[in-house]
Amino acid sequence: MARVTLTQYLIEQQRAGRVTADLRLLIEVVARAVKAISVNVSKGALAGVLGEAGTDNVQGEAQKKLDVIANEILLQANEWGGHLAAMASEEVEEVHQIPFDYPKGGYLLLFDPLDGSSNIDVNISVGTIFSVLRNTAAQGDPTEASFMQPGREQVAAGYAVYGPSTLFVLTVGTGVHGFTLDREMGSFVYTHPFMTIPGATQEYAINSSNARYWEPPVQRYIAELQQGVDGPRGKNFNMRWVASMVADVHRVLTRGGIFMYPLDEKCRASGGKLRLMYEANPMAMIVEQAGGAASTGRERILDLQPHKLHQRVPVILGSKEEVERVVRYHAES
Ligand code: P6P
Repeated sequence: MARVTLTQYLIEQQRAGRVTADLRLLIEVVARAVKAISVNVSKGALAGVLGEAGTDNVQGEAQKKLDVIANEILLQANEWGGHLAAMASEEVEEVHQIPFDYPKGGYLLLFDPLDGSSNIDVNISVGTIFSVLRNTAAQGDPTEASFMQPGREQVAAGYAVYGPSTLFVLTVGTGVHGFTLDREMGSFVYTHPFMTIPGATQEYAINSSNARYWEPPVQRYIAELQQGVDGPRGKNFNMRWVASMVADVHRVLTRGGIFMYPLDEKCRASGGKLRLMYEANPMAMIVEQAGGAASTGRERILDLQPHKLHQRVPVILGSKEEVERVVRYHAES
């Protein structure tokens, strides 16, 4: 079969009127930045990029050297193209404006440059997550308020997972499509057309060490899974937890499952663990485009009205039947 590359896929989407030239450029530039991040991640100890950077990010979390490197790669790759009005990153407190000597475009790019970076030093998969919105600022530099759009407004979302292979998974609203990095050619090859999440599953992902903090509906749901064939579900379930959202969500996208980082007594004060704008929203768009569902347990994630760039939310996403069950349990409790 002739190998279709990401570039050819995007040109065909543009020809079909599904993406603009600027959005195509934006996605190509992000994919190129992902290649550079992949090179750095795969060098590991050989390139002196492991370990702490000695700084903290806006979340007050110690930054890994690769967090800083990945952030710089994405900012610098996207500044000069003329497709963006501004950017926002998990690693940066404020909106990142386009330098004055570059032209601006109509899109806002948000990203988590290296998700799951605590796994870097133990050589477990990490990833990059990105989200694209239209700029709503009438004139002048976009502000934080320009980014405060519900996830349903996203025009594109995607992630890269730096695993045994580097995969780039993308949706522009016409299904979810995966591309595998061919390191010899340096191009992303279209390997996973129309990725879909099976409605039913026997696999769940949650950090069980938080069990004593969970709310009753989550306690009930997980207990039933653990009762297996002897319980109300009538079948056995398996559990996986990579502690890298991209890796866990990619597994759910590939073979089904439910991924949960619910509200619990430990993270209630901060609204949740995962970030809405550049983790939950892009992953929710991807999961819905793949036939799954994404909820806080009480609301559809894509309908949430954001208030802060770095705000956190509970995340329950994956196989539709399972997410709907968890939502039902919240409604009943
Ligand atoms: P815990 C990584 O730090 C992250 O933001 C997500 O990628 C991941 O799903 C979650 O936090 C892991 O959290 O509490 O298991 O370390």
